[in-house]
Amino acid sequence: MTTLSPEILAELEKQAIELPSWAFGNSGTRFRVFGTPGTPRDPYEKIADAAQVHVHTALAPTVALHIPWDLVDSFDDLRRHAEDLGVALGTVNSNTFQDEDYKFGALAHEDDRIRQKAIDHHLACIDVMHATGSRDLKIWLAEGSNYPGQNDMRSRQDRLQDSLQQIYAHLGDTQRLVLEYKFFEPSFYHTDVPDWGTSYAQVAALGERAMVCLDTGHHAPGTNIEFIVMQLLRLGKLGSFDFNSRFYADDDLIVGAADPFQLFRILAEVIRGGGLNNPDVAFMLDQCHNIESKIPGQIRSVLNVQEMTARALLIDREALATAQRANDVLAANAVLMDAFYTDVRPALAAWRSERGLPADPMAAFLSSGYLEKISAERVGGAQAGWGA
Ligand code: AOS
Ligand code: ZN
Ligand code: ZN
Repeated sequence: MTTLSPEILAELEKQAIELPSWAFGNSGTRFRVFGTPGTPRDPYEKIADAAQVHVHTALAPTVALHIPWDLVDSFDDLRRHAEDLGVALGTVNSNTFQDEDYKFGALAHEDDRIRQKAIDHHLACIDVMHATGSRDLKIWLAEGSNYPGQNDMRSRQDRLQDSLQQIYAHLGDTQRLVLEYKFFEPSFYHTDVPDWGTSYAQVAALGERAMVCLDTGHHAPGTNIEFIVMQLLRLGKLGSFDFNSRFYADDDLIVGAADPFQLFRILAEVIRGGGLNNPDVAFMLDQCHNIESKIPGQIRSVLNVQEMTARALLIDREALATAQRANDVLAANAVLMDAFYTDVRPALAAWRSERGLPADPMAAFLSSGYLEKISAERVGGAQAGWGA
């Protein structure tokens, strides 16, 4: 069995992956939202389900919220509820993609009244952050256009920057704005924040507490995502990941399920760039479990990240650098592949047991009776993850 050195285990011990509240709600595609027995009926139950992932893995100490999907009467109360369950509230995600007024945009909209409404929504999210103790305000914008000529793309960028400046000015001293890019959808001809360069240009103009969010499902097929990771870390502007996996578009599938080698390469660059367990880089999942059970889906996700992180930590960096300096192409590739092909699961299972955790978190959760309990208790009124 492969052994993991004390240095590697020390790094893995610090790993923290933030779960999205919406992963526990019913979600789906534009064709159908399939329900699942026991699905949470409110944010409190979402937090309870997310806490189960942390109980069984010790990998998921925070839960990201989404406004308005997670609106409650008292965020102080929700924060205490989370703390009582051993987790904390994390990133606050805004939403300017489900209001009739935002049909033609929000923060980049030509109509100042609508743009102000979108800005005010973000200021309300910052108010939530003060109550939850959250650091990050995550902004993903669905804005853009569907046809050439529909909009003036340049003036949209200028209005977007003005809106972001107003939002940024309201952040608390320790809070951050994280701007997520996406190359298409729901706008199909142009998206106002389509790529890492645009996000970087917009946040660089704001200040040091404005960062880029990299969603692993938000790139054209074949994109070298680990190159973007390297560059953003090199520029000091990688604020967070939205981890998921995709086969064709922004599929929001279980991270590592489609391409574990890509996840390994991304994590290898994170480690190379000093991003692993760097408090400035948040590891968030952004996934929906449309047809698979949600809590097990999240357990699988965090275990996939842990496993690929362990493999990436096994890379013999000295041998790699030597081979690279010598332009020994095959030797350098072999160093990387040796680490990737190493089965670290037995070592991770043994390590979990040493720490009083279940060697097999998935089996432990499935035999805990939690799913049966919530399926019996939560009858009716399940909340859609994507906010109906
Ligand atoms: C949408 O495709 C983006 O990935 C968003 O990050 C995410 O799904 C949204 O933040 C949920 O509100
Ligand atoms: Zn995302
Ligand atoms: Zn997405």
